Amino acid sequence: MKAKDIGRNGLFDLGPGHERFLAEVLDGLRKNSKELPSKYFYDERGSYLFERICELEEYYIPRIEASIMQAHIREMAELIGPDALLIEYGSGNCKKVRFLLDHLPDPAGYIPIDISREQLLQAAKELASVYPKLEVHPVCADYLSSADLPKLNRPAQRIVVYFPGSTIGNLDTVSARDFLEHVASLCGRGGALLIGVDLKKDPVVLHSAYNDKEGVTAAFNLNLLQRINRELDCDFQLEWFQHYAIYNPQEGRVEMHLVSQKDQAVHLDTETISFVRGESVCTESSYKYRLDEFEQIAAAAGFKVERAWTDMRQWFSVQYLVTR
Ligand code: AVJ
Repeated sequence: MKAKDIGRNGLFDLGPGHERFLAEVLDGLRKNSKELPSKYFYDERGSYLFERICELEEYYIPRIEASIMQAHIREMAELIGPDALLIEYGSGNCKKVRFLLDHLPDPAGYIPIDISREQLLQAAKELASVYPKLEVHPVCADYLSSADLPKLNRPAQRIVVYFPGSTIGNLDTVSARDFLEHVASLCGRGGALLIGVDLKKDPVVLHSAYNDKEGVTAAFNLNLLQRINRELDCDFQLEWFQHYAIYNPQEGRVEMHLVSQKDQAVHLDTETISFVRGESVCTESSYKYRLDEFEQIAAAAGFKVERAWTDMRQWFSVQYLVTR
């Protein structure tokens, strides 16, 4: 981290710029099986649509996760202990962490990390005003970037990474292990990870969670094309792409696609990219785990599962992992 990365508002800005965005989109669309990186869903409208997804009856994740947090918050706070530095990946609107902060004994500081620059700044500012005694240092970055993090003025007893919402599901098994390894080295000896992990369940439940009746998830998916049109000067015709989401039981993941409804082409940078009718662009994978599967990945990354809380149906889990 160099000083020039620290802008106004104290933001550590290592987030992808226009160049990176273009390169990654081109890269994905040149592939035989076309794909787009899901991390780019969250522009202003995308973040708004995701918040609406989180209020849907069908999208069980936020509700169940919150109920698990409520049921076990005392135990969680005890495990985390006083003077902890809390680092959150994918902090979004910074709403979830409040429940945790409210129950922690005198946390040393909070570092929200998110790829959405504007939302991050806004959310961090709001949070700092609600918790005036808490050091808040926002970092705009991609998850896997192994950037140094800002140093606190106050020493921390322990570094605890908070990664709720099953965002880990966006990573394939290998990337998930790499990410966890990175987190393990970041929080060091005595450090911990409090993570939300979505579990394998009836495919019918998964299907409706990603194919809601109101079509909010479809709008969220299509918004990625609109963002590419606007920010990269591309010409996707949204009405000729259809949201398609399906659970793949072999791979243990929900896949979101945008399927071309006709033979067509788009223009991006100096390239023309063609789509045949029925061709799909994969926009997101959302992996679901069994408890023992996740335990194995965690172990391979140097983490021991200290606690795994679930709801009664075992649809979702919140887990406290400690470095070994
Ligand atoms: C934020 C990655 C956890 O995969 O469930 C919700 C995103 N995509 N509906 C998920 C999402 C479609 C969500 N994560």
